[in-house]
Amino acid sequence: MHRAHTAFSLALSPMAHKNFATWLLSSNSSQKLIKATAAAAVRTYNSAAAEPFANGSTASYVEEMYNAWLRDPSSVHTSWDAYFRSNSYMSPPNLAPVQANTLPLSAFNFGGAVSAAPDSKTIDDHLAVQAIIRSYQIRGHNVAHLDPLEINTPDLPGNTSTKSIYANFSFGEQDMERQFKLPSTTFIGGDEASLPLKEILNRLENVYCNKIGVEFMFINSLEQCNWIRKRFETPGVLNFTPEEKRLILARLTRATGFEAFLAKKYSSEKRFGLEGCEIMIPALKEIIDVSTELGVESVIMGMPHRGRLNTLANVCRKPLNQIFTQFAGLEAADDGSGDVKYHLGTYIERLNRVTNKNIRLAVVANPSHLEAVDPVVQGKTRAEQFYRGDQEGKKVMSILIHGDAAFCGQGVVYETMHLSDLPDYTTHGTIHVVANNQIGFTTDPRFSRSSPYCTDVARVVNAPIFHVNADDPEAVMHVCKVAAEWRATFHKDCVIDLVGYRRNGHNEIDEPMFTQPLMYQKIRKHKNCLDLYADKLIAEGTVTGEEVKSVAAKYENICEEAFALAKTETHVKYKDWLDSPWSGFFEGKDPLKVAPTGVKEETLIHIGNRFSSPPPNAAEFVIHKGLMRVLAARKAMVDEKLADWALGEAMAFGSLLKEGIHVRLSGQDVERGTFSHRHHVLHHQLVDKATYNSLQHMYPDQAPYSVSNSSLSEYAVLGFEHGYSMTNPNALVLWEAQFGDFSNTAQAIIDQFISSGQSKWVRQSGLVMLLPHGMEGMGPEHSSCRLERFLQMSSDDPDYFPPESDEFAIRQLHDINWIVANCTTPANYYHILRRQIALPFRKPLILCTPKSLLRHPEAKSPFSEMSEGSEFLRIIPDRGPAADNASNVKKVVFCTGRVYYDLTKARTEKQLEKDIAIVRVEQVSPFPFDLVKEQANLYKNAELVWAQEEHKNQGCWTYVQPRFLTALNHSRDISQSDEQSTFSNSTTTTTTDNTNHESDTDSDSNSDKKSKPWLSRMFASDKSDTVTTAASATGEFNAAKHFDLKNVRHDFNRPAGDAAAPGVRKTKTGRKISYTGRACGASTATGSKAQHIRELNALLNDAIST
Ligand SMILES: Cc1ncc(C[n+]2csc(CCOP(=O)(O)OP(=O)(O)O)c2C)c(N)n1
Ligand SMILES: [Mg+2]
Repeated sequence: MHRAHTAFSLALSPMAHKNFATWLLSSNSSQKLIKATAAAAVRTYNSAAAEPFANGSTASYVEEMYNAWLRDPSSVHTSWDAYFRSNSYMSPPNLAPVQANTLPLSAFNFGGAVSAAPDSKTIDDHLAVQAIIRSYQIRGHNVAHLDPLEINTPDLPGNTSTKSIYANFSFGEQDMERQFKLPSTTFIGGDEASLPLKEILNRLENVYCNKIGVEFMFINSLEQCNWIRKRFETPGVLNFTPEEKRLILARLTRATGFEAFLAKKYSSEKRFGLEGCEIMIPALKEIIDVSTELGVESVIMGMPHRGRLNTLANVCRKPLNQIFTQFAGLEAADDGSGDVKYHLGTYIERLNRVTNKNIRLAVVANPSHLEAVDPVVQGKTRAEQFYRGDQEGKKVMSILIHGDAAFCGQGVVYETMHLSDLPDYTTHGTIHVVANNQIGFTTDPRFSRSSPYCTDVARVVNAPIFHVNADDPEAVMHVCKVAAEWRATFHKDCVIDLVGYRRNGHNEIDEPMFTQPLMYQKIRKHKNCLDLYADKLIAEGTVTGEEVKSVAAKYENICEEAFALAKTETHVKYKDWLDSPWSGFFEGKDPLKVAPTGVKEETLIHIGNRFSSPPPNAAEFVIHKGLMRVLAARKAMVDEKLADWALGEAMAFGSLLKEGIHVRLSGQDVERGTFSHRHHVLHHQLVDKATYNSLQHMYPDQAPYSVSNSSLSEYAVLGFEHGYSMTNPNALVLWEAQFGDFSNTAQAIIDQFISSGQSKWVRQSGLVMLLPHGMEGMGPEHSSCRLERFLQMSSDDPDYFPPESDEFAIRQLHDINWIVANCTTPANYYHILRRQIALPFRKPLILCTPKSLLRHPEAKSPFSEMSEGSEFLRIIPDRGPAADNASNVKKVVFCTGRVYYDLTKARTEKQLEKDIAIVRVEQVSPFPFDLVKEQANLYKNAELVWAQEEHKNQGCWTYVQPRFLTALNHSRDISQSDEQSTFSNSTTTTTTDNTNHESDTDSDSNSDKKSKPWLSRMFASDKSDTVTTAASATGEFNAAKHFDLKNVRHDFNRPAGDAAAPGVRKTKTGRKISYTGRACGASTATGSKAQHIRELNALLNDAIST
């Protein structure tokens, strides 16, 4: 809606309801020259103002003229006649066919005068009428009655209400009965080819300036513009049958009744009710009804807090008792930290009673971070379309629901919109519904956006925007029907802007009068939509007052019954709220068994040969000479049974594809690879779009491989791939950052979904994030993926050494929130990718990838490290002279990633191979306590050092240091109290701790103290309490309850129950690890190459010395 951008101009006067007739009488009726452009631009940002000549709207005008001229040259003004005769005009290729009901002007008897050619005034008047029609189509929405509160006067400078539509036209009252031929760009005539001016204006006023405001004339396609015009202008489109009206009323009754019931039963609970925009529920139902009728079988929705519970109850038909149970504050019956009730997702399959067709509905769980779920929903939708072979989006669709403030404020909306038409990211049209309550928390639109509408972002993708007054249910239903048909016809996005209000505060216990006193005075006096609609239907005789009451009472009974049922529940179950169930994936699986990741050597050779070959039987496919050299080098490596990084990756992908695992790699410039090493797509040098992707042609029956250069967005694309990975566990989905540094623009996806999604929503994902990382003198922004941040979010306990056994590694993986690794060899890269699929569960993998190592002569792996019997190495021990003579080794340098190669080089140069061992930690998290201990024990007499190229406050140091100490001592000393790390960065359940912790310093703590929750013990007055450690209780994931882990200790990575760990520890023994590397720093790297080299040399000198 249009709000002034100044604080003092909030207009609360009712919108001026001037219709054309009144305006005309009061305006200057002198005949003016009519301009081709209908009305003055209303705002500089108005599309019409910025319209280039011959865009959708102007072009249609010229085209109209051209049509008329073709039929009868004398029917247009002489200047147009001269223009068209000059052959300068070319009709657009998508020129709409001339309508059957159009006739040449000469067929009309204008003003009673019988003449062969009309006079120029008649022509000009016709042109004026055409211009008026076009003006309504372009600007009608500016003056439509969209705001139920009528507080949003379009305070456009000197240009209010209807004036903006026909400011430059002057017909007198005497012209009102004149008959005008209708152009082909309007459908207001129905079957009539001409209408009196008065009727033309009335119809236009009704279509464009009533309760619906259609914004569409910026769309470049004439076909699409005409399609929309037809849907709104055709007479009678807003006529509803009594049955349809009763259905709307019933749905509105449920939507309203649900909020009222919650308000009654849980008056002090936050629920982010929909009051003021209840029509959203019937609106969603209408979209789904029409879409199912048109073939859609599955709808995936993303939405924020507002009206979410109502949507689950009345759109998805989630059992009401499950929803009510969420209000009861019950303990969870299953594991996970859970989430607040208005964030949880759901998945339901049910019969749509209106269409009598089965439909699947999913609402994707989302975090508080507004709009962050948008790309996730798109990715999930895309994946579902992919697995169903729904290439045009006819069976699966997405609906995104937005708040008005978030829709215009959050950049990810724009980023997501820009995926909408990209070949590898499109979901073939999303219907966006904005629950526009004209406020965001306490901020009104004057202060939250610079655009006239909150929906303007959609214009960038040519999505039509249907603004509609949320107090007019029939107008809303019509708009929804058109939106669903639009999507089914053009498979493009569109937006429904439901303009309502918010009856209460931001949440139900918030006081809105503090900040919006005038608005809320209005709201208090405003009848709700249900009452308004019921009054209307009663008045017109469609229903009786009794019927209205009985529908409401019936629904209240349903709620009461569910309420009683909910009371009998003792626990909430997170699995009831799963949005992406993976049926069959977990069943019958040994949760502690990883399938082998090595493959037959012949498979490696086959993949290698294919990967290093041009297209078979395509001699004419011209490949760039440089790439011929790349392919030849690959072939030579294959012949030597060696793999570099790109080949190792291709081996992983190719072998998974062979096994039927779909692989999808997406990110900026991933097809070639930012560092020009991958080259998965070969481009014919002479033919546009002729490409060859050898990984798609490895085996005849392989799974599909897709590699896609993405839009230049991290937030949306990473979210998209996360959503894609949620859909089916049998796929390897990878997102690569251009450089790891840029991944932080997607931080909300990383924090809110990837690291904590399983814990909050029992949802797993095996997404791989490939993050080029390494200090190579490329300055502060091409160096670090901020490994420390990922590690800081890892949920394994630094002070707890889990019990050693053969299953150590898999148990650790099972219980952690994600895996963080930094591999140094192509073979390990290959194995860790394959392990993602070999695991009997799914975990996100955060993988630092190299830059210079891509071409490093030593960073190559023999096939023997990838073939059968080989596996991923969590740690790569020293394999040189030092290992052979371990007890004499003076120093062990532990490191991770590319710095290993610098360290070994320095060691060779200094001839310290016998004195210094270098051990690579390839899987940093979960921390390989067992193997670190083993290595430390091997070099009994050696000093232990952690060397890293990142600054001391960055990289791995802060993560590995406490874990090294735990590994080295394999026991803990309790020194002081500390809360242990939680499973994720989100805990919402209040936990109690009944653990019995061992404590060196608190040996006399009694069991009573020990059974207190950790918080109360932390802050207890009794001093002895403050040194007792405690574990916040469960918070652990149990494989989404898909398999029974009877013998698996709950959360292997953290102490549980009587094996509780202490907080900060002191080491008992003298063995410790020290740090070598850069000092703490604010930036990730220096911008000076010389300084970089100095720092690196200092690090190497320090690390490689005895
Ligand atoms: C990214 C983000 N920033 C801030 C918030 C805090 N916040 C929660 S609701 C809200 C207002 C949302 O307004 P709107 O989008 O219009 O939705 P409404 O609540 O009015 O339905 C804000 C700022 C948030 N949840 N997410
Ligand atoms: Mg709002």
